[in-house]
Amino acid sequence: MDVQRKIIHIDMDAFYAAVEQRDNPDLRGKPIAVGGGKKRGVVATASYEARKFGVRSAISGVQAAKLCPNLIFVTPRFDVYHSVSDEIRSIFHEYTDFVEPLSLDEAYLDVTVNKKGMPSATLLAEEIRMKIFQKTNLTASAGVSYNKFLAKVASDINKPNGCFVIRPKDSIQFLNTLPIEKFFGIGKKTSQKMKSFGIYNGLLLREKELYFLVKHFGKAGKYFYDIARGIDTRPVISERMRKSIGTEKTFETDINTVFACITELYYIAKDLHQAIVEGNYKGKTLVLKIKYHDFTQHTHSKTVNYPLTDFKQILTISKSLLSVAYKEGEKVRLMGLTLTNFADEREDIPQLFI
Ligand code: DCP
Ligand code: MG
Repeated sequence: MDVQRKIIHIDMDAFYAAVEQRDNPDLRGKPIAVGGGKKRGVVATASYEARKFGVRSAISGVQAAKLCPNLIFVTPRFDVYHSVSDEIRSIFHEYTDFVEPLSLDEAYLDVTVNKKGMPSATLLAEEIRMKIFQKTNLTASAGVSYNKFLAKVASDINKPNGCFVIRPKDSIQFLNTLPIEKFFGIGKKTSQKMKSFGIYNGLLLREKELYFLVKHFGKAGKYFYDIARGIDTRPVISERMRKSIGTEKTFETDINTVFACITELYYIAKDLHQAIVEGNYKGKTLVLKIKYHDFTQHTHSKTVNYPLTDFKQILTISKSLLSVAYKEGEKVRLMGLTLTNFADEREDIPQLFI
């Protein structure tokens, strides 16, 4: 059965910068860069006010300050971005469990079958954007189409705070004029190479034979051949199809006592437990990871014969793993807990996604 899928890609606008402007009114309407700072490091993201000056993700702080002399540098607050990310994810799950996060601020949703029984993916995307705004005071953009590639490209078209839909009958025309560097999966280096072959847009890409693309781009050639035709059969891999779920924490300064490790482990276990509850994961193996100050890393695990869903059980096992793994005085820079060995849920996946 070949069912037309309905895929939404949601991407928050200027994510870190928007969160900072939300939480600090002094920063609103101003050019800001979140990241490593003026002297050191790179820009993680810039507010739209700063983008007008050419300040972008991944450029150096020095370069950013040159481009925009009034630029305000802001230190990232990852804990806040994580909690916003959790909030938007829980909104997604009100509509579908086929949610595949790509990063903190973006995800694919397969809404072909959705919990609200809504036939229009476009209306659904608009409802999700509205809910995100109501709950977080932040704007998101959405792309709606019949596969991941087109949905991803679409979410950029009316950014910020916009939505764009690519219907099957319009996709070829849309791709014809799409600049080659806007194709998801075609980065800076690849687009330069494409241009050296005279491929500047989707139309020119489609004119190339499969053998030519494979010869010059290897395995990716097939992907490029397909996306030029609006074809992308990759399924949305939801969190519940994952093979493990984990959470970890890198400490600002190394910790070196059993007491500190137990305290931190408590919070890590709490985070893991929350993720387990949200995703309804049923795993039987718990893995403790410890990375020491010299970056050596050890893992210890315990397998039980029932799904680990109870917080107290998780904490008890975590502590017993810690008591084997850690000796007072050792300097630890990171600790993490992962739940794995999931019960096979493949039979729950509707046929049409396979
Ligand atoms: N990020 C980063 N380093 C990069 C790119 C991004 O640290 N090189 C972080 C900061 C961003 C967040 O990830 O806020 C999301 O990345 P996006 O590419 O979605 O960029 P933004 O959300 O900031 O902007 P846009 O409105 O273009 O989506
Ligand atoms: Mg974004």
